[in-house]
Parts: sequence; C-alpha cells; structure tokens
Amino acid sequence: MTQEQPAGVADRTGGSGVPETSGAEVSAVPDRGTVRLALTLGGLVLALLAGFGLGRLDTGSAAPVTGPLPSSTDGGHSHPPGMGPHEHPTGAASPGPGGDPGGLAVSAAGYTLVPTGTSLTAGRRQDFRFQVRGADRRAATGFALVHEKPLHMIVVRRDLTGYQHLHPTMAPDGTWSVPLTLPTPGVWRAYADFTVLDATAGQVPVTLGVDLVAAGAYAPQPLPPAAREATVDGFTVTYEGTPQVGATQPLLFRVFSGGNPVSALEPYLGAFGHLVALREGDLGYVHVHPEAELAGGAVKFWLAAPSPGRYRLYLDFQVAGAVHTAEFTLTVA
Ligand SMILES: [Cu+2]
Repeated sequence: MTQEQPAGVADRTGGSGVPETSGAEVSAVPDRGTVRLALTLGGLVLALLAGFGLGRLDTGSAAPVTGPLPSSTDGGHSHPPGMGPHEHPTGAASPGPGGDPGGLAVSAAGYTLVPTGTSLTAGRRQDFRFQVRGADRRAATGFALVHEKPLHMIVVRRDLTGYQHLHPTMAPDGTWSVPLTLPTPGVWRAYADFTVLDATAGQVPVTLGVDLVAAGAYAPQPLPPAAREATVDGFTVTYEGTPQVGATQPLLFRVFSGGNPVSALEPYLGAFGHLVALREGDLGYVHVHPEAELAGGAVKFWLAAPSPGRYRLYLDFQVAGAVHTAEFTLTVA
C-alpha cells in the first residue's frame, strides 16, 4: 500500500517547535539518552553505521536543545559487522537487547500518552489528538528530531493489518494532532515513538502505545505465513538474513520492479528504509534503521529479536517520491 503521508514526504520542518538544521554535527559526546534511545526503539539491537543511527538526532547547530546535547558516536548504537552482542545500560523504558520491545504501555519513563479520545468511526478521516505528559502532569513540548521528525506514529490493527506510519504535528501547548482514518472496524494500536527533551534527564527516548477502537463488525485476519518475498504497489521486495534472539544479525532487503533491481531507492526521512517489527501476541514494537549506504543495492539492517515468536515486519522505502510499505511475516525460532 502507499502510505498516507499527511505531512508530506517533503516536509522537513517536522512540524515541531524544534528547528531542524543539517544534523551534521551530531557526534561528539556520547550520550546516555541516545544509547537508551537505541535500546528503547530496539530491544532489538541495530547497527547503524556512519552516524545514521537511531540515536542520531537530526537536530543541528541551531537547535535549542537543552541538557545533554545530541551526540553519540554510538551513532545510534552501531554494532559493526562481526561484533557480537553486548550489554548495555538499561533504564525503565529501555530494556536491553533481548529484553522487551517498546510500545506495550501507555506510560513509561515518567511520560504518559494522553489521547483526547480513543473511539473513532471506521472509514472516516478524523483528527487524532493527544499529549505526552510528564511526571509533573503537564504536556511536554520539547522533542528532539529523530529521522527528521519530532514524533513518529505507527498505527496498526491488532491483527497486524492496516499499517500506517504518520507524523503528527504539535501545537505550542504540546497537543499533537494527525488526520487519521481507521479504514475498518476493530481495535487498533497507536504507537508514539519520540525522544522528549527533559530538563533534568536530557533526552528521554520513549515509545508509548494506546489502543484505539473503531466500532463495528471486526473481521480479524490470520497472520500470513512466513515469507521472504512480498509484493507491494508493483514492487517485489525480498530479504536475506535470519534474526536471532540476543544476537545481532544482518538483514538485507532488495527491491525489484519487473524483475529488475530498483536502482533508484531514495532516502526517506534520512534513511534508505525504515523497519518496524511488531510481535504477534502483544504487538511489542521495534523500530530500526539501516546502514547509511546501500550494500550492493540492498538496504542493510542489523538486528536481534527480543524473543522467539512470530513478527510482522514493515519496511518503508521510497521510489520516485512515493513511500511504499512491504510486509513480511517472520518466525524467530
Ligand atoms: Cu516516522
């Protein structure tokens, strides 16, 4: 499916109060928050070479970031090829490799997702609004740009169908809104994936999740069988690699059109691909980004699975200005 992109692919403002600049100077001082970001968004460990890490904050020199500055040579937690799994500091919201994925709670690390409403009408475009409130009960308003956006929102029905990747915009009072259509009845999961700028703790990466309901006759779909090939919008996408529990493994995705490799993959939000993995059973959330450069034409991720089980993988990629999402079922032994 082609993704809904209310903010527009070309929107590089992020819609936040945080001005975006080049992002060129992100890497001098290691930053614990950044490490935690990778852990939070991971649970899966990923290696993002050359500063294209998850933890890379795409804020630049002019960004009014207070507290520990974006940084991290960890480059968003790079694990060079050949490097084995290792221990990382863990925080309340960020279990280490092999630990729990994110998005399972509406409140974590002192931040709570507070939607204005969670009941929507199936098939109707409505504004979904929410705040991220801190321990002081006030709406947070300072967010770091991560992959060009201050907040990434993933919405999926609880049977893992209907995936959407959205970018809400924030009003000055900290209220986020995004036009949202839940096309079919059912219970849907919405994830808010962000790094909040905390006055005392610095950068706090968090992924919070909340259920949304669209009343009506819910016809759940079974998870498709595991496969290494998917088709979407006329593209065929394949992957190689076998994620394992507790050990980072390479995962290479290739995109084909008419049987030929697509050589014109374009960066989308600062990366050649964005990979979200959702675990069957609890919809645990993992979001990883690839190496900065294509590897022989393939988009290369590094990851480890948080547990055995089945996952649905969603790979966002961009060709000719349009974003597509290829979906795969993965079984981790
Ligand atoms: Cu996003």
